Amino acid sequence: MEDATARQLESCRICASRDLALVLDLGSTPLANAFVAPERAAEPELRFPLEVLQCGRCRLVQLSVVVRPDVLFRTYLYSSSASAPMVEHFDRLAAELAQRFALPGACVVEVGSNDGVLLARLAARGVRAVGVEPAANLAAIANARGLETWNEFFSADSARRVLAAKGPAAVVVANNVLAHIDDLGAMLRALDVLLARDGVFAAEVPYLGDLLEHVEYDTIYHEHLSYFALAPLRTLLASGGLEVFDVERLPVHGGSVRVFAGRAGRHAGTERLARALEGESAAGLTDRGRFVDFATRVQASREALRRLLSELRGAGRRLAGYGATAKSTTLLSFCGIGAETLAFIADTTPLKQGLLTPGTHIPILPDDALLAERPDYTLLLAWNYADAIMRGHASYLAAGGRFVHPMPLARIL
Ligand code: DWN
Repeated sequence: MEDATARQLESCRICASRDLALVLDLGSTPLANAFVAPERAAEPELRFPLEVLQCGRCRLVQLSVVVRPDVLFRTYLYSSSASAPMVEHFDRLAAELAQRFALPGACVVEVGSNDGVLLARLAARGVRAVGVEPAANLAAIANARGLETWNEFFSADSARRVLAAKGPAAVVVANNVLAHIDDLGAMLRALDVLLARDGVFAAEVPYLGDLLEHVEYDTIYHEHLSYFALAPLRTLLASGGLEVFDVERLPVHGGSVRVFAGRAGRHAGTERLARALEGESAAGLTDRGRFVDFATRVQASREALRRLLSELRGAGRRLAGYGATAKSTTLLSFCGIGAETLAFIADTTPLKQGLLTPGTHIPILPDDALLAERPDYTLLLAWNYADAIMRGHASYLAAGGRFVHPMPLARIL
């Protein structure tokens, strides 16, 4: 495939090997955050194959199709601040970075700073925080909040201009960014430009181990070009002169890891990094057989969800969804769930409310629609926040509403 908006991956993004094996095919799928204005519902939408490959040499798991970054990220409707658990998550990160690495007054640059949710919490701790965010709409929101945000893709060029204006960065943070980047070499070159000699790169990515263990196939979508285990991630950063010296396992987004890396030899490796790498190797996380099992469990997950929803609809129950997530685009498309099944999807994100879901065109309503419309059952499309959502909708539950958790096998909560 080669067209104006996407290209076929020819070689591994980390090691350039052409030994790329198909390990999962989720079918032709719309772009995860390409929500549709009702007045444009009749217009054709971009869809691309959603195929997962694994490199036979460095074992990196990656997509077969690369959609142009400006198509995906120049306007972006995912707002980190719309999820209270993410606001709390980034507050904890700000506290850790300020305490552990960035002395007050030091410069911290966040790549992919979204609406400034982390920048605000770093600034509140005396850190000179600067964002680099490609989405013009999100950069405008952050700047309007007084959070300095450069509306750019992160590159050696933009890094040089940030360096000239702000000086070297004590810390560069990239939360849910590395998996989105096609040209990882360019990212590493930009880091080399901007990071202080003893600076730290802190990167958070969804963890392949959790994806496979919990069958989180819906976290596979075109924005996520790579699916990282620790070993390939370490190889990647080492190719840019960065040595991973610490790692944290995190519960967010279905399970993530945050790695800390510095220029080679500058930081001693921690015990928990050694344990995490040993555990990953012992588990054979990137063995090909893990994906044969995964593909089988993905099909079982799909069938269980379709069966449960069909039973509920057959019993005359009214169904809705909660959380117009990027991952719901994959889940709804792969499971063939549309507006015939879900009357609406409630979501706290003002940028998404009033729009339709990509491909399936399910209306997205404000959060309070759940109690107002009171569907009998609500499919938790933001299942990664199940506890917080259940707590926040006690009145819906008290009125007899029930949530359906789709992962890994659909069940009524
Ligand atoms: O990498 C990415 C991940 C980390 O975040 C991005 N490419 C896109 C995004 O994926 P997602 O949309 O699946 O992320 P979330 O954080 O699971 O999305 C949550 C959605 O649910 C948001 O639209 C907000 C909404 N929400 C809600 O309506 N009520 C969330 C919470 C917690 C709530 O109480």
